[in-house]
Amino acid sequence: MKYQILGSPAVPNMPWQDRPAGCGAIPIWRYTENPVIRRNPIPGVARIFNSAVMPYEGGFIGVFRAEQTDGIPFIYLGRSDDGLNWRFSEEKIRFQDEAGNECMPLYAYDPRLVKIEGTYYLIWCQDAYGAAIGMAKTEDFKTFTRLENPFLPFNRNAVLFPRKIGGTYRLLSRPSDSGHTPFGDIYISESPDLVYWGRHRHVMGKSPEWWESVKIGGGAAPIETSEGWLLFYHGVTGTCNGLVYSIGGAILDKDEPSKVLARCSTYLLTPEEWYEERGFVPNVCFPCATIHDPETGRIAIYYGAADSYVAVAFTTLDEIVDYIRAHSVVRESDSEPGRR
Ligand code: BMA
Repeated sequence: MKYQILGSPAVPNMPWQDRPAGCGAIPIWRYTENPVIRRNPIPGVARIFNSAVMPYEGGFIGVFRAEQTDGIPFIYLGRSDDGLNWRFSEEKIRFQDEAGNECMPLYAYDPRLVKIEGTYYLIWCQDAYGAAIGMAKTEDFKTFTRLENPFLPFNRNAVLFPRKIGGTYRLLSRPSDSGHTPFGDIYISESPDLVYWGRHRHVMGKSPEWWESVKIGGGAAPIETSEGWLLFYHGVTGTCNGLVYSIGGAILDKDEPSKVLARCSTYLLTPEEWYEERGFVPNVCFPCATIHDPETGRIAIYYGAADSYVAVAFTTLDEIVDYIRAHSVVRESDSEPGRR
C-alpha cells in the first residue's frame, strides 16, 4: 500500500468484493448483490436509504433513515454480522433529553454516525421551525441523549469528523433554504464542547463541472489518511426532468480541513443501475458512510439509492487517492482557508 488509513481500528471482516475485470476508468465498483436493503424491510417501514453504519463489537451497527408507511422518516437501529445482511429494530430510536425525558424530533432523516473518544454521535436532519440539524450521543446504542441543535435553520447534510482537530470538534454542514434547495456549498465549523459552534469557514463550493453544478453536500464521515481527510460527498446537477445526485471525492488538509488539497473533477459514481435510476426519487446516489480497513486499505461506501434502497460500492485507498489527484481541479475558493 502506498497510502495509510489512520485512526481507525482494523476491520478484518469488512464487506468486500475484488475489483472486477472491465470495471472502467473510475476505480469504484458496485457490490454485485445490490441493493443490500430492499423495499418494505420491516413492518411499518416502506423504504430504508441514506443511512450510516460502522463496525461494532465484532460485527456492524447502523442508524437507518426509515421512511415509515405514513410517509414520515425516523431513524431506526440496525445490526449486522457481515455489513450486508441487516436486522432492524421494529421501533424507531427514542431520544431523550439530558434529564431523561423523551425528546423526539417531528421527523429525522439522513443520519450519520461517528465515534469520538469512545462516544457515538448521531447527526441528522430534522425540523427546528425549519430544516435544521439534530444531534445525539450514545454509549451503548440503548440510551440516546439529544445534544443542542448545532445551527439555526436552514441547514442540512451535517458530518462530524471522527476526532478533534487542534483541540476542537469539527462539523461540516450545508447551509440551505426551506425547500429543495437549488444552491449550496460545504462549510466547516468548530466547537470546544459540541454545544457552541463558531469559526465557520467555507470548505468547497458547487463547481462548474456539470455533475455538481447545482449544489453539493457532505456525505460520509471523512476518513483520516496519510494524505489528508478523504471525503466522499454528493454533487447535484439539474436536468429538464429533475435533479441527479452523484458521488464525488475530495481530500482535505489534515490540520486545516477548510483547505481542499485535491478535488475530483469527475464524479466517482453516478446513477446507472436500476436501483439508482428508478425508485421513489429517481437518479440519486447519496453516500452517508464508509467502512474502511487500515490493514488492507479497503473502503466500502454505503449510499442511498433512488430514495428507496441502500447500496454498497467498493474501492481502495491507493486507487481512489490516485484517481482523485489525477483528475483534480482545485479552485481558489476551495484551496483558501475559507474566511472572508
Ligand atoms: C435531498 C435530501 C436527501 C434525498 C435527496 C433526493 O434534499 O432530502 O435525503 O436523498 O434530496 O431526494
